[in-house]
Amino acid sequence: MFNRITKTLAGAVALAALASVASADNWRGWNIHVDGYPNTVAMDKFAELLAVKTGGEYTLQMFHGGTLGSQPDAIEQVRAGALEIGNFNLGPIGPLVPAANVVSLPFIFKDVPHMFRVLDGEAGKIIAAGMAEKGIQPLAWYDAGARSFYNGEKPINTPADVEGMKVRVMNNELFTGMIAELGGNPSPMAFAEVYQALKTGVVDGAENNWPSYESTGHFEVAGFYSLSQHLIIPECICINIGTFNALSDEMKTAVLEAAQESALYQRDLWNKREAASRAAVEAAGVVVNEIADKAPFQAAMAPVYEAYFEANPDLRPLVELIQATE
Ligand code: GTR
Repeated sequence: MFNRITKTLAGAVALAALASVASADNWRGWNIHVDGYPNTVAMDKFAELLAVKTGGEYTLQMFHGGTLGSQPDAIEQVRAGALEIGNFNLGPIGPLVPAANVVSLPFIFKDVPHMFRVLDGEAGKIIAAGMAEKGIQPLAWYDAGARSFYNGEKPINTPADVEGMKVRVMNNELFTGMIAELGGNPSPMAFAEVYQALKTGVVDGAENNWPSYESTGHFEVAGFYSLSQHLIIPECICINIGTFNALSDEMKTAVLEAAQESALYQRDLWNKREAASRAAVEAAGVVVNEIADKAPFQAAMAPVYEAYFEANPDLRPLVELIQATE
């Protein structure tokens, strides 16, 4: 008797579970960052908002810390629909999407507010359309601050200080070009490998924003941070285009709203974390170097822009549009 009831109950539970799998769409999401990082917290918030705003019809399970692979691999997985969602930096998306690569041109943005004004305008639409064409629909933009150089030996004040230095960059010809034009040796490498590479001297330096410099522990093995601020690259909450296009209009609105709210939350967390990360590494003994004159770094980037125009002659107006945006 007892056995029969247990069996019936177990069957009912299994049926209910099946029904919930069938009625809900359970998405899987990729993020590279550790617990507590602004993007990690804000992606969890996105998952929470998604469930609420879609009335539980869509849910998202986030995989943080890069556990589902490197960023270039995850971008491919979202394109292929093996994953539905990713929090991506546009740097590694650039090689796939020439229009989205404009944001990875060194010194293209004046500052972070300028970057957001550009993304909110016509240029943002062109960039998003280029991404959608390659299978990745951006839903909202996250802040990733400005990236600066760091290394273990000395402060960097002029391009001559980069000469001969092995510098890790993200996978993108614009970044290898950037280091080469400064006289250094570019070394493209996955984010997860950079700590060991710095520690063992495989590279002499790298470049990133304050929160990543701090959260990865790179500051422990590369104690000079020089404020070059050569790259200001946005990040996205991105979705597989097929997944997005299959949504009803009502669900599209709900998903977009959840992403926008998550992005506003992320930007607020970002501002606080930038200050906190800087304070933490300074307290740990990092030498922060203000570069008095950044003009020589900017001037050295002319060939990087030329190579970009040569490969994408049709994208010159997009660059000019960004430069003309107040
Ligand atoms: C971080 C960014 C990551 C990743 C990383 C890197 O600032 O948030 O998505 O691009 O930099 O340097 O690989």
